[in-house]
Formats: sequence, C-alpha cells, structure tokens
Amino acid sequence: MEKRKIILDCDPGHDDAIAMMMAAAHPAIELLGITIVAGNQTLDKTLVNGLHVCQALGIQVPVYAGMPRPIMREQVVAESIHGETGLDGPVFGPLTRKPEKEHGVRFLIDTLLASEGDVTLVPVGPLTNIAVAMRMEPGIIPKIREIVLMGGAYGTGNVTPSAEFNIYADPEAARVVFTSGVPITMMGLDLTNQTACTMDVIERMERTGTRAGKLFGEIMRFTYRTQHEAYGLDGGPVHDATCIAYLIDPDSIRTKDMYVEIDVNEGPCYGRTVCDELGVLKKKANAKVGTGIDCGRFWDLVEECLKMYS
Ligand SMILES: [Ca+2]
Repeated sequence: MEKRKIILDCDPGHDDAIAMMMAAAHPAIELLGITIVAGNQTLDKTLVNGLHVCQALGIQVPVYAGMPRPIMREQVVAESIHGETGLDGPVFGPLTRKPEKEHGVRFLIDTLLASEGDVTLVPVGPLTNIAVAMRMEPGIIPKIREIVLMGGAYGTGNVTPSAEFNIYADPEAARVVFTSGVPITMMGLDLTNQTACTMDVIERMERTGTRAGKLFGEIMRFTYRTQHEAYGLDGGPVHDATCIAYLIDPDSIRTKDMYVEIDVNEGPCYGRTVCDELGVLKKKANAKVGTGIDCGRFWDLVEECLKMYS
C-alpha cells in the first residue's frame, strides 16, 4: 500500500490528540512530523500537550513549535472546552520528550520544497503556521498535494453564531490559505458534529485494553462533560480525527464542491467560512466540504487504530 505522506499541524487539544493517535498508527499514513500552533490554548501549553501525547504513546515523530500568535487579531483560546491546560482530563507523568530546535514553519517550508509534490498538510487548529509558511516561501504552494483541514461551517458556528473556533482564532490566516489555489478539503462543524463520542463509544474504545484506548477514555470523558455543558451535545465530537479518517477511508465521508470565502471584516460574521452551498455565485469551487460521515465505519477505524498500540 502506498502511504499517504502528511504533516499534522495541530493545537492539542482533546480531538487533536485522537487525530495524532490515528495518524501515527495507521499503515496508510506516513506521518512526517507534527507542527504545533497556538489555538485551543497558548503555544507553550499546546506544545507540552502534544509532547505528552507522543511520550505516553511512544510516538516517535518529530514535534516542532510553530507560531505563538495569530497574524493580526488578538489571541483567543478555548478554555471552556479544553480546560486550563488545553488538555485537561488525562494525568501524564513527568515530561522528558523534547521538541525539535527548528521552527515549525521552517520545517513545513523545507519539507515541502524538498518533496516531489506528494505531501498533504493536515491543519486541525488555526491556520497560522500554514499561512505564514505560504507567505514566507510562496514556492511551497505548488508543492502541496492537498490541504485536508478541520475548520469552519456552512451552518452555525461554535464561537459565534457565524464562526467556528479554528477559523475565528485566525481568520486572516484562513483567508491566505483559502485563496492560495491549493486543493482544500474542509471538515467543518456540519460534518464533525456528527461524530459525538457517546459514553458507549468511550467504553468500547477503553475495552481495547491498549494505552491508546485508556488515553482515549481519559480524554473523551472530559470532552463528554464540557461539550454537554457548553452545547448540550450527547458527547464530545472528535472533530480533528475526521481529517485522518478521510485520508485513510475517503469513501466514508461525503463531500460537496463549494466556493468558500473567509470573512475578515469586523462584525458579526468575522471568521465565517462563507460557503456557496447552492452555487449562486457561479464561482469556481475552491474546496471540497464535508457534509456527511458513515459513523459506523468511522468508529471501527478509530478502534482499529487504538488496537495498533500495545
Ligand atoms: Ca484542534
């Protein structure tokens, strides 16, 4: 099987951690590196969380610190969902795992320039690292095979009625990425909210008996509580993990081609992914937007990945 080469760009984050577990384990994916960005929490915290997950699961992939701030706007974090650490719930041992010395943006640029155009970027946090890399070295743009991202919504947002967190946290960066011309697949809330992780799913994953299954339980039991309190959901969606599922099993997710524009104007729609679902603008589509997921296949895949750990 030809492995799909990816760089996972994340802001761990509960659902980020699940995406990491899946990407690092599944044989269909070659995880070249993990770049960390500020998002769910400040960069110092998201970096530590990413390193903790790697250490706890023995994930031997280089981890790079990226951008500590959004490009223009004031920083926002998602403390009500992810807690004070950004990954509240699991209790990790002392951290010995270290990040690489190189900056995450430098790693993105150097890896893409040296590639044969076969690297897919998987950003599941604010798009700051990707946008800065594109501005710093535009030569990377034709080298990116595809960007499969978690962010946005064609329906209702989760930070404001208009905007989803990852895009709202750096709308200007999202605008750079969505106007870059790179093929984009967008997993927005419309799709990712379908993956609510109910208590029976949590118990099923814990029954795998692996350290990944145990960590999944610790993470998703916390998310179960916060998502119920914040949005009244039956469980915490594993938003970011849908990007990895799409790369491994694309047929499990339905997408629709749409023209997507990011609203960067101040006002109630700041950070909205304006998706032309009906094609009324007659503009060329710049994204495949996720609309539906086969949840049976999705949870089977998550379980398969967790079983790959000891
Ligand atoms: Ca994330």
